[in-house]
Amino acid sequence: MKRPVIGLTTDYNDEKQDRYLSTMSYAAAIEKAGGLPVLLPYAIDQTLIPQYVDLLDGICFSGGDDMNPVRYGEEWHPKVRRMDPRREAFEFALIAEVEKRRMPALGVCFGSQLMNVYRGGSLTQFLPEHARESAIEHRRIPDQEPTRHPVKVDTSTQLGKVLGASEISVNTYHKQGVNKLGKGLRIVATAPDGVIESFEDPTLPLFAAVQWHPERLFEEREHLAPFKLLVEKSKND
Ligand SMILES: [Mn+2]
Repeated sequence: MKRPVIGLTTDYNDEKQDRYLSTMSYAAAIEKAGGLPVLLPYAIDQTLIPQYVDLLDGICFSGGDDMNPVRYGEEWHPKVRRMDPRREAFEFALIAEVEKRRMPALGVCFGSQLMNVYRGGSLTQFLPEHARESAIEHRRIPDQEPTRHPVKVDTSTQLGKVLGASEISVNTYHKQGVNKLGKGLRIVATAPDGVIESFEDPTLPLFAAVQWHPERLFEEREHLAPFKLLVEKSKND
């Protein structure tokens, strides 16, 4: 049987700005989950997007730097890392086409922020300055082992069900997170300090997002699970 074709958005290389970049673990996770990963270059004419989407059965919106907060009515926080505006514009145009077609979609890190803001939500731009009870560190601290923290999972949700437990351990590499949740989205998982780490739109075949990086942990069953769900939903009957 032919594998579902899963589009994967690409990032850019900070040092060599004429090159695309894609962390290999995304493609590896999609392959292990039973999909056929295909990288999507972003510096293209947006009128070509429908033709790209024609090629795909599902899509993974990958991680990256920070979007322009003007999209949710704020000015740049000094600690942000600005995303290449061409990538940002491409991803917003792409998600509109994907959603219109009800194509299965999984957002990872920046991809989750994209999904939330696309739906009219907003972001906390710099969590370390965001007052909240029992705040924990969500960033990767240089020269330390990658941080992990638990999340509470709502196992009655579509994604929560495949994550398979009411609490799982996730990695954490983010300084931004959901502030206001976008329209039609339902919380799937929350960190101990209340930061929303995962959500979905229950009315679409799959429109789900995680703030952590499951692709870097896909040898662990619960972290391969989001990719398996994406591939499963992308199978055309
Ligand atoms: Mn986190």
